Amino acid sequence: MSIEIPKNHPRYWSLVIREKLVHGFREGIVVPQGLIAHGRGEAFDYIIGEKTIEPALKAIEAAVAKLLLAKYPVISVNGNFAVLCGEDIVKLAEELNARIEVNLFYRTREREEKIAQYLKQLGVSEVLGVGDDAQCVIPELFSERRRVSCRGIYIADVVLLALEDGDRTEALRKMGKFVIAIDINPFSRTAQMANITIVDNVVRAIPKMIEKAKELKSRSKEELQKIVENYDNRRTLGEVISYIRSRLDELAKKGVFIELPK
Ligand code: PTJ
Repeated sequence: MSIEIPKNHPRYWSLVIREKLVHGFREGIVVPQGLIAHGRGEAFDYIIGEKTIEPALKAIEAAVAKLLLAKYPVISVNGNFAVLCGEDIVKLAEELNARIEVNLFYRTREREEKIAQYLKQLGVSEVLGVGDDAQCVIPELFSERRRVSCRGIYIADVVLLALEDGDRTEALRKMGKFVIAIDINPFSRTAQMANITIVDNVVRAIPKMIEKAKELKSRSKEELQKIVENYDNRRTLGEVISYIRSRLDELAKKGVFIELPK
C-alpha cells in the first residue's frame, strides 16, 4: 500500500525516499534486503544530522578530482543506488565521461535488465554488466558481484560505488583499482576499505558531486592532482567519527532537542 505523504509532515523527505524504494522493490529493481540496508542507512543519517558534513565535502572534492583525472572511470550501480539516484547517476556519468555498469549482490538476469532499462529511460545510451556482457571475473571474490564487464569495471582505473559490501571493495583494491565509495556508515567494511570514502547519504552526495564536477572541470591536471595528493582518507574518516562524537555529546547535554509544543 502506498500513501499520499502530507507535504508538511516533519519527516516528508525521508518518507518520500522510503516510498521510492518500496516502489523500486515492487518493480523488481530493489531486493527486500535493500530495504533493510536502507534502514541501517537512515539510522546513521539521523546520527550525522541528515546533512552533508564538512569531511564529506572534502571527500567529494577529492573523489571528483580523481574521477576527472581517471583514464577509464566506471560508476557501479546496484538496485538501491539506481532507484535513489538514477537521474543524477546519468548526469554525473555525463559530466565525468564515465561508463555505467550494473553490478548486483543478489544478481538475477531479470534485475540486471530492469535496472539497465530504467537507466536507459533516464537517458544513458549504454549500460554495461548485463547478461553476457558480465563475463570477466574479479579474482578472490565469491559473491555474484565478482562478475563484471570486460569493457567496464574489469578494465577501469577508478570505480565509484555506493551501498556496497566491503568484500568487493577489498577485491577491487587488490586488483589495483582506485575505489571511491559512498557509504553513510563510516564503520562499514566498504567505508574502511575504499581509497576515498564519502560518508553521506547518496541522495545528497551525488548532486553535490555533479556540482563539483562542473566546477573542477576547468582546472588543470596539476591542480586536480594536488587535490588528490592532499587528501587523506584515514584522517577524513577520523574527522567523521569526531564529528559524530561531538554532535552526540552536544545532544546528550541538551537531552531534548526537538522543539515540543508547550
Ligand atoms: O541491489 P543489490 O542486489 O546489489 O543489493 C544491494 C544491497 C544494498 C542490498 C547490498 O549491497 C547490501 O546488502 O548492502 P549492505 O552490506 O547492507 O551495505 C549497505 C551499506 O550502505 C551500509 O553500510 C548502509 O549503512 C549504507 N547505506 C544505506 N543507505 C544508504 C547508505 N549509504 C549512503 N546512502 C544511503 N541512502
